[in-house]
Amino acid sequence: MGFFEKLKQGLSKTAKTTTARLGGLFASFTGANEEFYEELEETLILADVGAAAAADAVDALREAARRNGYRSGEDIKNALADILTERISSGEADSAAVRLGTMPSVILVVGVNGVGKTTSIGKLAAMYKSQGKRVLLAAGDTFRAAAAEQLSIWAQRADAEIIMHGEGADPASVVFDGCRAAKARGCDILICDTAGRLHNKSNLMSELAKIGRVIDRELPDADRETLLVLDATTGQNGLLQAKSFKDTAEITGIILTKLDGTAKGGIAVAIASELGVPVKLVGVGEGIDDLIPFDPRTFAEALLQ
Ligand SMILES: Nc1nc2c(ncn2[C@@H]2O[C@H](COP(=O)(O)OP(=O)(O)O)[C@@H](O)[C@H]2O)c(=O)[nH]1
Ligand SMILES: [Mg+2]
Repeated sequence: MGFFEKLKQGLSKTAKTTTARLGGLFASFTGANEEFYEELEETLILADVGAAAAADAVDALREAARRNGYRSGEDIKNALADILTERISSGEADSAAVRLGTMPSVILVVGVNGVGKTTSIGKLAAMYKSQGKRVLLAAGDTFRAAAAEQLSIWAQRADAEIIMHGEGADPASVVFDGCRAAKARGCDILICDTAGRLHNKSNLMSELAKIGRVIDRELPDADRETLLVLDATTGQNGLLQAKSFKDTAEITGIILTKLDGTAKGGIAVAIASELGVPVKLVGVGEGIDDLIPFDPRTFAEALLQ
């Protein structure tokens, strides 16, 4: 299955509500009228696009329609796809790419409990292995006993290597060993798992900062991505989480998981346009192949399919 098909399937819950409603709305379009724009804005908000982003997109659409005199539903749909694509793309070209130019390069995966960090790491490992890369995982979630075990099962599935210490070990020392091993073994990519919860939030943030300093010291020249994992089913709450992580960690991209579990796939638009951090990957299921690179145009088209 191609990425577009997978994404469409992943967005099928969104499609059943939002897209069905949009389809009827576009079909009824015969020319600009205020009622059409109001209903469109409301539908986008229901899909979790976010009030500000929805109002902004509809304003841009109204303006484009005035300029170009759209008469058909197809015209207005294409114009909306263009506008959403632009809103989702956060500025620079190719911003959705995961940058892994050096050997090794590092991906640090952060986010609150249960959002899908460990699962996404397993999927990422499989993706890079299938591209012929040597992948090492560092089990930096030492807070829960089961966490390293879960990661090691994914390592087996993906045929990746893993560094793990015991429960309660210092996460920064796991990452330290990961950095050393990645260099010594000639790995292409080191992917570090982290805990989503410690005894309190400031503990977690200072832990992440400490891990960051270890990587700075051990692999100063390595390309590094710090990917924040957000669960699409938590909607606007995810945006709040993102804001608090952004304050401490230098987040370079978002992995948006569980798009298959929500009718509110529009949250990707809200995240990209409100945070100014690019969505880089999306999770559309629990299987090893259910992580796909994010492409703004494809996403906008799948949302309006
Ligand atoms: N449906 C669905 N479930 C997912 C996705 N990503 C993760 N999950 C599930 O979310 C749950 C928590 O995932 P986990 O990786 O343990 O989260 P962590 O605490 O952030 O490491 C697990 O049951 C995963 O199977 C996704 O894209 N779609
Ligand atoms: Mg985990």
